Amino acid sequence: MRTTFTRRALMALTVAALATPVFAQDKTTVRLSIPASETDQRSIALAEVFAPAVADFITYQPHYNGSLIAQGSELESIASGDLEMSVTSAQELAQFFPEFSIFATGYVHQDAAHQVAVFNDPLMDSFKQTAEDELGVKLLSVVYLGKRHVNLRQTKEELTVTTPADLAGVNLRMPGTDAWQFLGKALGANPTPMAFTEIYTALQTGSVDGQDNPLPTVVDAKFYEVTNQVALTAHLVDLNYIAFSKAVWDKLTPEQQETVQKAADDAAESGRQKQLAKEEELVAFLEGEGMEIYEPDLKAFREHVQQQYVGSEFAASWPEGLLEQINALGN
Ligand code: KDO
Repeated sequence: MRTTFTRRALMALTVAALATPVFAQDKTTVRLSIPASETDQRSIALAEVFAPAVADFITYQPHYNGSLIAQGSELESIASGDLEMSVTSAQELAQFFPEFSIFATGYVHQDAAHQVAVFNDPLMDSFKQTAEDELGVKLLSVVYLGKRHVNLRQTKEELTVTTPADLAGVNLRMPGTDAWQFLGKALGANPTPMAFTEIYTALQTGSVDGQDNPLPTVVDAKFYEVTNQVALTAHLVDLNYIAFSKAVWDKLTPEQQETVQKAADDAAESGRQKQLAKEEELVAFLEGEGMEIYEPDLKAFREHVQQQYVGSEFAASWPEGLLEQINALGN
């Protein structure tokens, strides 16, 4: 599973990034690359909360829709010094460090508050340290993306999703890493890897039957224009981590580091509250757009998904007792 980059190659990239000089009197340029649009709540929170709070010493340059760095390559880009900031997923981190897959597993995180409790718990310390030491990436804060649901082109009359068996043969676009694809299979579907920016056209042309994302993303990316239903599977309480270059961090003064940390936490909190509010209000909006939104048999989905992880190569990489610790931080 540790695919393209070995730990040694990453160290070399990180050392190269550290060698770039920055003059103390200059403002540091921090380029953000994000696959999401400018109107996504994460983009808004970073632009409106993070950027102004650090403006005295950081020139913030956001790049949206994966226009600077393609989705999935952001971590390598930070490691090599070609990028200073991004949002990343546990699934992407699991490509380098398989143990991160525990945070990418269906039905593990219970809600937004549970994500925060887990991220701030000492159990995360070794994960954060590994990303810092071996990738040169500081994970500053956890951002709430929302509950991911199954969003299909078929009408409910054509296909009603009650249990995972109903997704058999359904071509479901999932992001392109092993952990994401595994989750798609665990849902009972036929997962198809594809970049986020290609989903709309794929749904429009029918090259996939559906995709999974939280409701605010379904609206922001206008997937509702090219799909007919959402089965509220809530299979992943999805998160992103705010990823920041350790090389840049190390050049900041302790006061500046504190300001960056607080700005990231404040942006994450602001984005989280807005995303939670949107999740509530968007069901009505989507129904108004003619979408059918309904809850499948959640017990059947939860049990099926959890069973797929038992004995899997992912579960084998999880530190002993960690799942129990994570569960204990929830309700
Ligand atoms: C997606 O590709 O479906 C996903 O939602 C995965 C997330 O981890 C995140 O990368 C997100 O896309 C992008 O930021 C676009 O919203």
